[in-house]
Amino acid sequence: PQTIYLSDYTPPTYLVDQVHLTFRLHPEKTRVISRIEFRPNPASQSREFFLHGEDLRLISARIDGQEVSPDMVQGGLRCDVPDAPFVWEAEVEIAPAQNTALEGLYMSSGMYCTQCEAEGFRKITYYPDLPDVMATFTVRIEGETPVMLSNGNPGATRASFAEWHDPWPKPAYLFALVAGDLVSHPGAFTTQSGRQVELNIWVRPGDEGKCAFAMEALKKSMTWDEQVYGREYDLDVFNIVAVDDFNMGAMENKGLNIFNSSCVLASPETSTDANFERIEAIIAHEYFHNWTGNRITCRDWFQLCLKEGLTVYRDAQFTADMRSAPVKRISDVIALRARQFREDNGPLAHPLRPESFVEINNFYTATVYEKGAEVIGMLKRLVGDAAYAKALDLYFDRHDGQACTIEDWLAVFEEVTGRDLGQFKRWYSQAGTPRLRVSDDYHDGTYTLHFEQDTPPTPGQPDKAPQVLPIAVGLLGPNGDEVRATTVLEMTEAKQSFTFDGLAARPIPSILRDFSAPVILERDTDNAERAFLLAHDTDPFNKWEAGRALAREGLIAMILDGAAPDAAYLDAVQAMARDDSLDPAFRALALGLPSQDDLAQTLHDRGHTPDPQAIWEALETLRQARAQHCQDLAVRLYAQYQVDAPYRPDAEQSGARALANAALALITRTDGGAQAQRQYDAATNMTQQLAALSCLLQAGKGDAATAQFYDQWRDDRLVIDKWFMMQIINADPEEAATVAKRLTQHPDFGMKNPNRFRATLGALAANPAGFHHASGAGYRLLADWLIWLDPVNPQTTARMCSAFETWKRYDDQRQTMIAQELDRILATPDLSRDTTEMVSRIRG
Ligand code: BAL
Ligand code: ZN
Repeated sequence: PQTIYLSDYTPPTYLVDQVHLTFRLHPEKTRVISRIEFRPNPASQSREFFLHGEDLRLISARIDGQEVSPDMVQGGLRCDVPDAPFVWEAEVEIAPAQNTALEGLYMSSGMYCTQCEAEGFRKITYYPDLPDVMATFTVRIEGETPVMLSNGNPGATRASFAEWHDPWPKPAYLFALVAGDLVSHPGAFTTQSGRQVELNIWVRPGDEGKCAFAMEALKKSMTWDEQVYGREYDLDVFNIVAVDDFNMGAMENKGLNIFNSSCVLASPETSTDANFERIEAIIAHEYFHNWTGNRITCRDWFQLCLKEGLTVYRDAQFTADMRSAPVKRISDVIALRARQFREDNGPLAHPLRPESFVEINNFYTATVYEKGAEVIGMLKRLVGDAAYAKALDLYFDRHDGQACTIEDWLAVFEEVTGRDLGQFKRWYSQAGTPRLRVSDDYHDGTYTLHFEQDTPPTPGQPDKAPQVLPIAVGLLGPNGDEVRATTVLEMTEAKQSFTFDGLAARPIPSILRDFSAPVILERDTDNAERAFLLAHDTDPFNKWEAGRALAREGLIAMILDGAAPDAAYLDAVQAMARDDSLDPAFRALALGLPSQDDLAQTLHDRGHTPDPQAIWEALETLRQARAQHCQDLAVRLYAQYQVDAPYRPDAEQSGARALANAALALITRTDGGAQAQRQYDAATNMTQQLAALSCLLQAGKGDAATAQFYDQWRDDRLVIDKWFMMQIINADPEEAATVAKRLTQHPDFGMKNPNRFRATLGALAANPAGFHHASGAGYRLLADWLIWLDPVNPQTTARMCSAFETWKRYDDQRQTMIAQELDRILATPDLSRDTTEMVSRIRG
């Protein structure tokens, strides 16, 4: 497969002013008739005319009305064209019903839908399918289906056709079409300048009752973007459609967002509090793309983090404003470490702006999204809130309607602040998670923090230069009072020291408050200091972090030295959980333990070979010890945090439920599951029902509830995804691969639906001790299914290969078994470009 390089970027040879598309819908033989107005691009030296096209049957092509016979070449066609504006017309035939890859125009549960980002439009018609070719689109859809939607504002509509016009120039990746038997949950919004916007959430009949929450989230997002970023919606209609078969979470097509149904449909009975929060965030994310992504898009796909990092940052701000900012920050850092640090520390590490790719779909990664957002957070911290707001205003003013680069983005900050962001830009070019080592000394009232930064080698990048690190620090006195409020130290050198004068006693430092930079902090400290910070730190993130570090160090000692559960941790966590002045959601998070994967990475970083079984056993032992230590408290918390009021998925109620369910997990370890069974039987919402099921499965008492759950929810595909996942994720390591294999034989398992595939095989990978079981059964099962899925859906297959990305951490036997599976996948005839690239990178 061909590698594409950032350094090879050239401007498009021809630009497009207007596109007219007519679709004659048919499952096997859809006709797409295009009329495209091209003109030579003055910024391009070349006059070569190439249109992308894949899996298309060309029926006819004309230039300025004259029939032409283009050269059909790999990936598209070439044609001689005038060195002046001209009109291209083509008719092609495609087969949506055969499109299982879910890219381009495909069918899902009888409806037509599209996914064009990144390069799906070329499966719809011949076109310069590049993000910096922006044009206005007029679309006519001819078909029998009751609802036919495309981007922009509606035009003429009859029973047999619908017309749409999108006045905003856009790249083809934002094109969308949906047609099917759909019903709408309607809404309305008036923008700050008085534009009346019709809102719709379109779903399959029967799902209308699950749209109200997403609709409210949409309205809140529209208001928030006006209030916080001054960004107003710009069309008369905003449509969202729920689709069952979808490779990603959702897609920000202009005026016609398409959502994985799991990311939009919600009801208290079928969705957990976490589902509700995620839906709110994704609705916001896709809506915010209207400005950060659609009005201002990317020049090329290497700039993907320009829109994704910024939009993730914006949706995180939104969630922090709607709910609890500290809880959102802690949850985001847990996810960042679990997904992005893992990626950054393995063979798939890549810079925020990659320099090459084979298949761009493989770069919709935690690095581009989550690290991309962290980098924006650092920039804001460095320049301050006021300068950030000014820079964003300038960015929107200057670049509206353009396809931009990271340089354009940084330039507005340089202009507004007068700063040179040359060194900061390394965050975009250097892969890997910096290690930040810190030591300190104290003499005569002066306290000094000494920092050293160093980023380990990553593929293709053996040496790293120092990066700009905003390090937020506060100091506490020995009595727990804060003696220095948070200040941001700006580290730019490989080694740098910062002094604080006038201190009456040696302070206790709280470093990297609010997780001010995405680094791994290394500090030789002791449990007494960690317990002190857990008790006294005024920064909620570092308070949580102290508890997390206490747990982690205790677990490492248990794994490596066979130590008993750490009494300091048990006492400190009990004191924290008992403190009713703390937010219940915070306490629930602080009762969480480091994940198996976190511990494996920590052990690996410290020069040990992680044993997945030993990690799992240590966690089990600690959970058991903690349950006994906190027995009375757990009963008290469980009773105290029951919610009697009617269900609301807001921060307050979901925080209470989270703490009650954390208490239930403790209780289950001492009562054998009796309370969990009572909760399961009496549950009135999915948050309670699923938490109880999880407890019962972990206690080995889940058989009856599992059977009952299936009978209750067999007709609800999203709930049945949970049913598949819960059984595998909670399986004993000895059983996990067997349970997963059995479930792949269940009549409701189907690999063509990405949600179901992820709920089953993704759940196996999310049970590390089971997946990495010494038998290798987990590796074999996953590889078998990836090989079967690849010809059906390369994108989902390739993404799931990342289950193997940590393989170099493990012992020789496991490495040998994984290498065999990776080689087996690579040896599969006609393996997709997507999977070939991923497995080759992982294999190294
Ligand atoms: N642009 C792909 C889906 C998303 O990030 O919103
Ligand atoms: Zn996005």
